[in-house]
Amino acid sequence: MKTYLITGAAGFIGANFLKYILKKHEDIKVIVVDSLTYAGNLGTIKEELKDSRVKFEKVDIRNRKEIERIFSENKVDYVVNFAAESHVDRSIENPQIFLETNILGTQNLLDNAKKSWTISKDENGYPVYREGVKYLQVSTDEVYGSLSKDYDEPIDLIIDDEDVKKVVKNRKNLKTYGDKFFTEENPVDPRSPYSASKTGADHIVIAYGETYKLPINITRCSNNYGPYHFPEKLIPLMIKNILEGKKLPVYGKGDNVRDWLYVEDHCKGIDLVLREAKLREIYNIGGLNEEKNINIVKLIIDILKEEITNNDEYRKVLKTDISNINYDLITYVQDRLGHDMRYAINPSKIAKDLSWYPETDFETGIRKTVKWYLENQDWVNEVVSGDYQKYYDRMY
Ligand code: NAD
Ligand code: TDX
Repeated sequence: MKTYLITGAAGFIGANFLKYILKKHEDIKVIVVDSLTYAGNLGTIKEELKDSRVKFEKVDIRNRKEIERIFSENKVDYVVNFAAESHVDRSIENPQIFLETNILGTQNLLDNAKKSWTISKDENGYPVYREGVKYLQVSTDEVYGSLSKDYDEPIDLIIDDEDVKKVVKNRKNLKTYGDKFFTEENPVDPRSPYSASKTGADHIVIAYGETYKLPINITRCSNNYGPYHFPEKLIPLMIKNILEGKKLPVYGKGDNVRDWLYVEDHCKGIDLVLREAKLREIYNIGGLNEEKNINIVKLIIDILKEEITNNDEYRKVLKTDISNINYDLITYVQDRLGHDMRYAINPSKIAKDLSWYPETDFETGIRKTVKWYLENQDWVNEVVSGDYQKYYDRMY
């Protein structure tokens, strides 16, 4: 039996990961550590918290005493650190908390995980890892900086490598806007306070791996989307605003490109890395789904309108007239400061080493996501009931 300690599991990806592993593995125990910031919501994992295999600790990852207590009370096998301040726009407003949570919180977890390790020395006196907690840091493609957009329209993404081709098989709609991709060998080059803090965290994880030979891995993924995504981020914000008949704020010209990864595909990748990857390796996890922001917004308008037209139940959640759902809602607003142009990941390493690929194509994933929001408006109302409205009024 394995015991997972998952931080940040009341947030978007962490909650999806918790749901995924509870279904996937019968014989596990899970300790959820989350301080429940504005982005954390216990309602998201209320069913999972009833599961006798799950224990919840409302604790801040920066709290040295409490994190030490949790490690001493439990025999932890795996730590997966999702807990972070995650929103780029908020990091531009207030960088401090990003450095504190994302860097110092990570170091606190590592320090405590380290205590469980049996470390012996090799013939040269260097430490050799024997057994103890395995640590996985959930990082981001944003640590690599920004790529250029070489095409104005998407072109078909061609995979040359025969081994990767075999893994990716018949995945539909592989799209790209450029010729360059981030690989694990890319130097890091963060541009925003958020990505700088995530890079700092990655460096401290690598440092503990190299210095103390600790069993760590880092995953760097592209933009996730799917159920339970907090409505300050592009996709859920647009869905929410359309349903309320509000303007859709698109930054700059709307031509920045992101690579979109369906959250469940990401969760599968994380669990594989945790259980099967070589220690101290970094893995990029990408969606092979590049798209311009403006096209995402238009696609959401089209899908929402179609779903609502075809389903009377969905129409009940609409707070405006159906004829208002059109492209006139789009409003171009001032660009994000230092707005990275394009992120694109080459996931060949994880495909080759662990036979993972992003199974969900964007058309399928975004339709599932839109329908989930239409069917889960109670969840949306619950998560925006706190400080969300103040933030929204300040931003837009
Ligand atoms: P999120 O903002 O939805 O959730 C973060 C969770 O962490 C919340 O439950 C919050 O309460 C908790 N948390 C924050 N500070 C904490 C602290 N000091 N102590 C304990 N808990 C704390 O974030 P997300 O989108 O689910 O992202 C999860 C991780 O994945 C983050 O590390 C993020 O950097 C990374 N990531 C996210 C994406 C994405 O597209 N969402 C992409 C790449 C990487
Ligand atoms: O209102 C908006 N209008 C808009 O045009 C918002 C909220 C965003 N945007 C643009 C900015 C980005 O180019 O849409 C794109 C996506 O924005 P976000 O959803 O804020 O995501 P991003 O900044 O790309 O970062 C996300 O992916 C990488 C996550 O929030 C990070 O945690 C992750 O590391």
